[in-house]
Amino acid sequence: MSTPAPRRRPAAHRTGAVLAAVVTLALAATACGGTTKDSAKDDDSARTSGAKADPGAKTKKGLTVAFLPKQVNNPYFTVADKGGEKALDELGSTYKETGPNSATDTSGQVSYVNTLTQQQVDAMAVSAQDPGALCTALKQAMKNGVKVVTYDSDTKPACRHVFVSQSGAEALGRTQVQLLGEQLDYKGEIAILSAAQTATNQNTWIGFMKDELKKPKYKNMKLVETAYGNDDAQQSFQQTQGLLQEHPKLAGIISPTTVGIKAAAQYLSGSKYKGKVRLTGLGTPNDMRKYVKNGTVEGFELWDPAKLGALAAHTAVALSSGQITGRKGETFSAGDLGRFTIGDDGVVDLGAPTVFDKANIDKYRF
Ligand code: RAM
Repeated sequence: MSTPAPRRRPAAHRTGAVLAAVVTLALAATACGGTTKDSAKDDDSARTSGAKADPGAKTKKGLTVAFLPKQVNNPYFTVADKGGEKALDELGSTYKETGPNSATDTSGQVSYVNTLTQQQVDAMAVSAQDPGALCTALKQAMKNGVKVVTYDSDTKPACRHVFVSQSGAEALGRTQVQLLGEQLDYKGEIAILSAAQTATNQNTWIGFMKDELKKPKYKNMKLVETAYGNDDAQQSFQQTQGLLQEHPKLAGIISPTTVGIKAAAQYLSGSKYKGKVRLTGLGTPNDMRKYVKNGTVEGFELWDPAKLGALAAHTAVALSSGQITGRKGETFSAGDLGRFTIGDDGVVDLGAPTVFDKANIDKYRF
């Protein structure tokens, strides 16, 4: 990656219309944790088919729960899904993982859902590449008695039982802008380097970033472009290079993806922009440690992916055991993680993320 090829750049005007639509959807999603609503009324009964929860039901053992991430070869999902595997092991159930290699292989993800349905797994935990594309397949899975949990990136509420969210989508979007604002003294041109253009989670956060930027304290900060690296290291590297070439006054970048922020840090670190152009977003401490230590990055944030995977596993088992159905107000135990309550639109929140910087990064190993 030291001699990057010219960037295939989605020009601002070309991406504008699509983005506007995506962001409108994202903002319409309410602060419920990153979901997009079906145009039809979403009520709990669409998800729960009128079933009643039995909080006292015994936790079932011997279940098969499949994890279907956006992308199997993404280290973030490796950690998240390992967390799911460990939790299932402790619960006496079986874990399996399957999924596409690319974060833009939406039709591939649909096929994996169909295969898991045919295999009659008890539950699946899916991180959706696209909010709508999986809906029909997931509804079919639910009709066949498979419990469907989304984690990390949601589909529409009616197409799954519960969404296990990494932490409030609104807070995540706003705090990334706040972090960059502090680092830039609230001045200068900024860009976003995102993942796939369809990703529900990134698009929801970006919607809240744009809203945060409307506040008066950001009046001297201007978002000049949103680029997409598709959670591919090389594409993200090239997109970073392109952003800097096309916006010579660029002062900062927010990358709300672990693949994107790592590639951007790698590019900045070997360039004249190191320490000058600020970079923040969502990254793993293991990926970002060296860039924090060499002065490329001041601070960034993330939740613990292993805990997210574990919570998804506990949610899947609680659904399969009949302890919850996906209705607002139902509660369940997630082992060491504690008790959780299902919120609006069937969303369960893991909790607040951690901000990492020079002072604390060595305390975290993931
Ligand atoms: C990438 C993926 C994932 C997102 C993290 C922050 O690994 O896009 O969906 O939650 O970044």
